[in-house]
Amino acid sequence: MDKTSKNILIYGVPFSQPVRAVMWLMLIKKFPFKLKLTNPGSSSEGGSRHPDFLKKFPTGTIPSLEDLDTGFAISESHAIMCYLCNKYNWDDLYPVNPEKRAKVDSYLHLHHRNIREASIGLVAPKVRKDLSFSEDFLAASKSNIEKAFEAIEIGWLRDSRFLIGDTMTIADISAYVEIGQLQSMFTNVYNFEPYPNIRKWLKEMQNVDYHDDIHVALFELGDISKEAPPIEVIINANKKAFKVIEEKITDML
Ligand SMILES: N[C@@H](CCC(=O)N[C@@H](CS)C(=O)NCC(=O)O)C(=O)O
Repeated sequence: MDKTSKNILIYGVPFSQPVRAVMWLMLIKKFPFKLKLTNPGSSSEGGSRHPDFLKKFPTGTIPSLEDLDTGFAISESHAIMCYLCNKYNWDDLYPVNPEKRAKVDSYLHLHHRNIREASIGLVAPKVRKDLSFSEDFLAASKSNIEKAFEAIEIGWLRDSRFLIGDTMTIADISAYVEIGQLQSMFTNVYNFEPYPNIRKWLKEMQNVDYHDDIHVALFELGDISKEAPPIEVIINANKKAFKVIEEKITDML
């Protein structure tokens, strides 16, 4: 472990999918970090739209990373994951072979207006009662999700255990925090029956180190397919997950 790793601060909440992706990568690599609970979209103190946060991170989103030694600051989960892999030579999860790396990058670019729609179209309408989504928006979002799942089923996962070959990469981590959250063990808002390759891959990903720890917020939230959870349940889910992640980091030190 690199000594500087103790001074990497991640801003976010465990309920956020892209925040989970970054933290999962760091736990898998046994890379201690500090975590500052930051409410997405809030302009109050401790929120991602507070002027102090925006000064460092102009897009106002979580996850964001700050290196407390150098002041280096960056937002966007994929940029953060690639940066960490580059800086600490985590080549197993972000292969140096140009073709393999290009495939990982290809998934990471695809993700944003496709797989990421899983959160926007299927989960956010249940858990973000402060936001309103039109029927047209939700229909377009669901159609994007179906197309993306189809591509994963018959393309990316047709002949391999993971998205890019037979070993896991950061593409799988990023994809799983979105797709995995929909499973019946978590929010239960999607039926994966038509997608046998995706189901096989979901099982593989459930066996990855720290899977259960990084998903505590979702275990706490439970099935939301019938009813939207009250806000207190979400707040408590984040708090409990935060505690578990802090414990895991302490165990590493
Ligand atoms: N493309 C970004 C998406 C980040 C994102 O959507 N974060 C949400 C929380 S899950 C957020 O910060 N929303 C607050 C806002 O946009 O005001 C990434 O991968 O980091």
